[in-house]
Amino acid sequence: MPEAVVHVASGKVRELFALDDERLLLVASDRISTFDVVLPTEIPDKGRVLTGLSAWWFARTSHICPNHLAALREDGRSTECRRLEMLPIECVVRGYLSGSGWKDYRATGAVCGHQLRQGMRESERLPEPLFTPSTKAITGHDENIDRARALELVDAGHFDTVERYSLELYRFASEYARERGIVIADTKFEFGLDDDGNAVLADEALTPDSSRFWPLDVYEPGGPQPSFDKQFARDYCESLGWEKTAPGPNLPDDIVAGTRARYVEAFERLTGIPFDEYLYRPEVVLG
Ligand code: PZK
Repeated sequence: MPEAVVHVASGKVRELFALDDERLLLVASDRISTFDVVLPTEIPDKGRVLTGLSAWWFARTSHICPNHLAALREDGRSTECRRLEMLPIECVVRGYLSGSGWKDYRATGAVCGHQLRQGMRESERLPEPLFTPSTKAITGHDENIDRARALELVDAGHFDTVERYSLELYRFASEYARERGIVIADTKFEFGLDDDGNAVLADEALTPDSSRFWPLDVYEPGGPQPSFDKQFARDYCESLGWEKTAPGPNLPDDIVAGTRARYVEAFERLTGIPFDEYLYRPEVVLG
């Protein structure tokens, strides 16, 4: 008899279960968050889009670093993964000046200690991608940390390895995506250690929930960029004059349909695989 599946953790839009001592099950729901609040309305198949996309990137980046993916389940939203000892840092890579990086730059002329030239505009491409690690602060919001602080949390050898992996993954993925009309402005990776002490890419990777995806066709530095996936939902929420505190508003059918279509479009543009094919046979993303 198989053992009972034990719930381990809940993220805002995902759940984590233990299958056994070596394996976890990562399940992506169809929940969506905007302005850091989970909305009461779900986006059908969003969890499948993110799961499929992440698995597809894992398969296509295994020449850069090992990853935790062990199997993709038939439901298309669940990933069986190797259980790791997670490192307590978030490996953020920024290719463009946005979000907290832009705020940092305007205040100090630098982004997480990386000095930049004067006169850069919001959303401008950086001369080279920056590794800007952070930790989960007690407040729930991430706190940027420098190398010295990171080395209090992670062994130097592992730190150098995940920095190298992160920058290489970002370079590979952002070049690939740009050719398909999607700017990956920045992204967050999480790594863990296997039994042999090797750093392994975990969590979900290079999805619109772990990254900023911008549509290339309207990309124009000098201000904030629309989100490839969430812009309809954000615009709708803002049009209501919502205070951006829980509970968020319900989304009407046309906003749900438009948002779903953008997630599916991101999947199809990047993978080149019709999303219907993924629904029919999720393993198609594994190549
Ligand atoms: C792990 N999280 C974050 C993700 C949640 C929480 N391969 C792994 N081995 C051990 N631990 C984790 C992973 C992965 N991935 C990831 N917490 C632990 C997280 C999704 C939902 F509730």
